[in-house]
Amino acid sequence: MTNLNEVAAYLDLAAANAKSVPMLTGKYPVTLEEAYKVQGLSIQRRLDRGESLIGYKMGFTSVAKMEQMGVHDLIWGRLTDAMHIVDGGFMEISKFIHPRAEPEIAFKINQDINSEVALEDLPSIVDGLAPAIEVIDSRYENFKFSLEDVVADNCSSAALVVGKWMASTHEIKGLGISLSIDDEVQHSGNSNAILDNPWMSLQKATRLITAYGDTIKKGQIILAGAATPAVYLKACNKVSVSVDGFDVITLNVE
Ligand code: OOG
Ligand code: MG
Repeated sequence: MTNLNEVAAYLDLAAANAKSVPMLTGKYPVTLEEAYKVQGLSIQRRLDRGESLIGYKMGFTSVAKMEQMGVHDLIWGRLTDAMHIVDGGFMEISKFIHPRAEPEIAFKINQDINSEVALEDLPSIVDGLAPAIEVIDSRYENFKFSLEDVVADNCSSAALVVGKWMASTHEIKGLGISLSIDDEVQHSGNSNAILDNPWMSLQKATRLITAYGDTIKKGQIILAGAATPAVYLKACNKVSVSVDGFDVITLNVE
């Protein structure tokens, strides 16, 4: 049987050294349940180094993302403070393997959540909505993976930028959303590409994360998942994400 602590160390070191590694298949076969355990163990290594958990991210919530990566199941991963970059801030590309950016919507949770929350009750557990840039950086060679691989690898989580928080009454359905590099639009779409309604992603997050046994804590962030495909980044790129009705957010690659 695969030693899950060993797999967690394998992926954590790949991230820390910014060096890609072969997929788990073959050397470290894991079931989906074990993959979530590996994710938990690898995040625990980060927490043991002093990082703190700031929230969760949903993945493969849009057809655009499922098609781009060839994985068709919803996944979730964890976000730590070390991944957070301020709006207009910089990311050092040498600390990443083959980073990609994608446009997202973020929710800020206003109370501890231990069980699934119904769709109509979600605005009452949120006190902020914002556009976000997620930087994903698979630790696997050529950014290729199976469902189990990507879950074990904390769903490729690498960095995030969150814009100005707006009230939970702010509209997030049916909005134009775009991802630009150096002021040129690379992908544009609609926020409803996220499960037909981005609130659905938060609904699934409350179900899946609490079913696993985690409590989503007051003040934590949930990323809804990308509305468009992700784009590879290069040094000196300026990434911007625009969601109608929100201020544009940017990230500089150096
Ligand atoms: C996995 C992460 C997917 C999203 O927004 O769908 C994700 C990957 O594509 O590497 O973050
Ligand atoms: Mg994402």
